Amino acid sequence: MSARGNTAPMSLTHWGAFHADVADGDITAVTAPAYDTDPSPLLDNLVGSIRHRSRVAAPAVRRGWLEHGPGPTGARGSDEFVELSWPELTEVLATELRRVVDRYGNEAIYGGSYGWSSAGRFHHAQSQVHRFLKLLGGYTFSRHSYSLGATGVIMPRVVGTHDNLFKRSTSWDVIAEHTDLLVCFGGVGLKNTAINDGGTTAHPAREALARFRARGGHIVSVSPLRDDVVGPCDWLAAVPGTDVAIMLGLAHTLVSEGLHDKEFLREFCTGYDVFEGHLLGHDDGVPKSAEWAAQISGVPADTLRALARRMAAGRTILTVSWSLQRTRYGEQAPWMGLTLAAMLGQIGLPGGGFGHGYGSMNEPGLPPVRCRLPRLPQGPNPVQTFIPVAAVSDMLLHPGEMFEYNGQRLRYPDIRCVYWAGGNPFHHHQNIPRLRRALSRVDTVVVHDPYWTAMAKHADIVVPSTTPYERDDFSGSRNDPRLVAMPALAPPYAQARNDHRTFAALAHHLGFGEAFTDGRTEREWLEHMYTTWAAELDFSVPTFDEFWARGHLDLPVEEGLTLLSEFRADPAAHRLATPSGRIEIHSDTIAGFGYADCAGHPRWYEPAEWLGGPRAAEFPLHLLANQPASRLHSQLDAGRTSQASKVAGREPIRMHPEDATERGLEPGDVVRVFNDRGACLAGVVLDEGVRPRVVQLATGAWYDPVDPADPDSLCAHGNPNVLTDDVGTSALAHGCTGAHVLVQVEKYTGTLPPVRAHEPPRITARADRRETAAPPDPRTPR
Ligand SMILES: Nc1nc2c(c(=O)[nH]1)N[C@H]1C(S)=C(S)[C@@H](COP(=O)(O)OP(=O)(O)OC[C@H]3O[C@@H](n4cnc5c(=O)[nH]c(N)nc54)[C@H](O)[C@@H]3O)O[C@H]1N2
Ligand SMILES: Nc1nc2c(c(=O)[nH]1)N[C@H]1C(S)=C(S)[C@@H](COP(=O)(O)OP(=O)(O)OC[C@H]3O[C@@H](n4cnc5c(=O)[nH]c(N)nc54)[C@H](O)[C@@H]3O)O[C@H]1N2
Ligand SMILES: [Mo]
Repeated sequence: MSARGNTAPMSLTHWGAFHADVADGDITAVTAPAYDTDPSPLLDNLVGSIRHRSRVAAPAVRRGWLEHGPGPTGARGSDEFVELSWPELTEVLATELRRVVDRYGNEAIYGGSYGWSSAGRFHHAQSQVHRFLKLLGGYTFSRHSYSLGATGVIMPRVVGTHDNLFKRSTSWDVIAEHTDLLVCFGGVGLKNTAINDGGTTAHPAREALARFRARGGHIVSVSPLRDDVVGPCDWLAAVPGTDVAIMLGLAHTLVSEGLHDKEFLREFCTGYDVFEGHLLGHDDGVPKSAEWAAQISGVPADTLRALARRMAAGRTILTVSWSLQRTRYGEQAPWMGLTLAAMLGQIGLPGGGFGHGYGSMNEPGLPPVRCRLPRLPQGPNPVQTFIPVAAVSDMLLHPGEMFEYNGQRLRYPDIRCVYWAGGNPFHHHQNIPRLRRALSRVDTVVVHDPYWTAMAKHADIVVPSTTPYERDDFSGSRNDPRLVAMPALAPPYAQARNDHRTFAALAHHLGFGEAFTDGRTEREWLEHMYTTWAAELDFSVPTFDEFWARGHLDLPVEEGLTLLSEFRADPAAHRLATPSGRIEIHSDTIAGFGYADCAGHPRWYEPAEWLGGPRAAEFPLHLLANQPASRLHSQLDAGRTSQASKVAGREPIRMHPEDATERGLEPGDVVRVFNDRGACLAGVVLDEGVRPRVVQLATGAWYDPVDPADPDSLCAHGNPNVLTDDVGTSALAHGCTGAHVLVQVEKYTGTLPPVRAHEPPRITARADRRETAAPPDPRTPR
């Protein structure tokens, strides 16, 4: 990123605001605004991104689909594409949607369309696609996120909310001023604080931690990676996936030494007695002592005992990173973290208590804005059918089957059309070979994306979207003080169109155009969203034109928050939204579900993918598939910062030198990372700061099958989701478990396959093809 002047036009990403130099329709340089004191290196990924060769230039349809009509097929991902004109695309897509709705009903459209798309309130792809599909008569939707699948279900049941744990978290300022000890399960990584959903304009975490340390604050980091904390800390390099055992060991020490706060547990919690019985081994004969925890986690018992005493001796925040719940039994870590914090009795006191996600995202620790944000109205979904978001392959592979979710018995619908705008399942979903087989069962896959992602290459109908830098929009993020105007920086690339325009044309063709657009142009929508929002505020803001001319608007925020302070001050007036109105250390409701993988109180379950289990005999390395430091997920993987991180063109895999020596590996070697689900190549980086027998391969390298026709193909580029297990956290939440997987690593000795991930597929341009009308009648349904 350059540090030059800042008179250039401005826009915003999820990872920061920027001024752009633009030439020949593309971004040539980016500069962070002065008010962002710790700008993200991810901004550099924007350079050259508008006209990159991986852009989708025109509407495209898979040749096999065009020639044979919709239907299940294994050809997705290896077939070539044929370009269509926009009128042809609208006709073809509208006809197919009509066919699916008429023949199978709206439930047969899966429109969950999970993904981060881009910052900007109006052109937010999910809002657009959901508004469109609702007006079409509805669609099967998804609940919760890959980010917080387990938390989103367990925490409302035991503390009455999950959202407010982040939105109204104890602020960085309060931590800097009051906290003595931050005990961070999963670290408090600065790399992840680059990001906030909806855009972020300031990155205060680094500076807040510096103030906290300057005042005498200390960090204990429980993590397999040293650099999950930048700067000094006590590093406990635990075996991955054993945090709940560690927390139980700490809890056991507190009870044994009478250090737990009995009054807090009595007054503000329910069910502690049942939990304590388990902790002491009254139910199963196993006391969860520091020795017990040491044996599981590899952290010495004396270290754990000393830590428990230290936590009780001063003002302590115990924070659990989001990664811990993106694993099998992921409900347990945040629930147990809350329980341990409750035992310390500091919840609701300044600088003490519980945190969830400091260092997972920019949001925790930042003050919330005091008002709602402008949004695109979406209306109701006439279809009630949903899945937990990470059950997408299960749904496609098991139509009509029943499954358990959060105390309900639900049925998987029979999906015929999968519609995606603003996400990349080939980035986010586990077990890509299985995902490919699941997608092969539907009639039609539709994808809107600016780029030829693997999801686009595996679609039947590919709709070229603009990037946020080719359209006017404005931002809004609940823990960011600044609304930013996002004027277009460049004209749309080739034939790319705003998703809104695509949906408007489709809606007109299908007879509900007026309802979709409300008769407004895109510009009028921006103004309408702003002015209706402004009218509801209890403070005054400039007119839309003034805001647009100025480029930003600062909103009032709530400073100095302490999580759950109102509840602590007056638990009767601020009852939690749980059955008891208190923190539920034992939940009768959850116990009543009778799930084998989520009991009525937090407990340690031994996962399949961990170093202490039998599977490790065959696959002896624990792979952490964490968030990349060099990009947001798969976005702009072809960009500068992301490319600079690659090793021999592959995603870097970090490992301890001992594990490399054992395998005859040198830095820079290309290795095959594999297990019984799949394999990918990666480039070796050695690091003493990685716990032995742990390897780290971030998510986000675009899936790149050496043989695109083979769902089990080696990925040449390093996408860890060819390895991960597609299994939910538990019957309670069915959250994503992609964070952990056991693997083996060996030197790759074959001829190195080229990385083709960012190359477009084979495409027949319009001029070269026979004129094709709408596709022939669909094949016989399965
Ligand atoms: N193994 C493993 N897997 C994981 C995780 C993990 O820790 N381990 N983490 C999970 C988590 S937390 C998450 S949130 C997910 C993220 O998964 P996703 O959110 O699906 O990943 P992104 O790469 O952000 O995908 C966004 C897509 O939207 C496109 N896009 C951007 N702007 C627009 C637009 O205006 N219109 C349209 N139509 N498209 C647009 C981008 O080009 C990109 O392809 O991954 C999950 N997957
Ligand atoms: N740069 C960047 N930042 C991001 C994102 C991105 O793609 N890029 N994605 C954003 C999104 S959508 C989300 S949801 C958040 C996710 O935030 P997180 O889920 O917290 O992020 P991760 O990077 O997956 O994990 C954080 C750290 O947890 C540690 N860890 C993993 N497993 C264990 C374990 O079993 N025990 C312990 N103690 N530690 C463990 C790993 O060392 C890892 O570096 O990140 C956000 N921030
Ligand atoms: Mo996420």
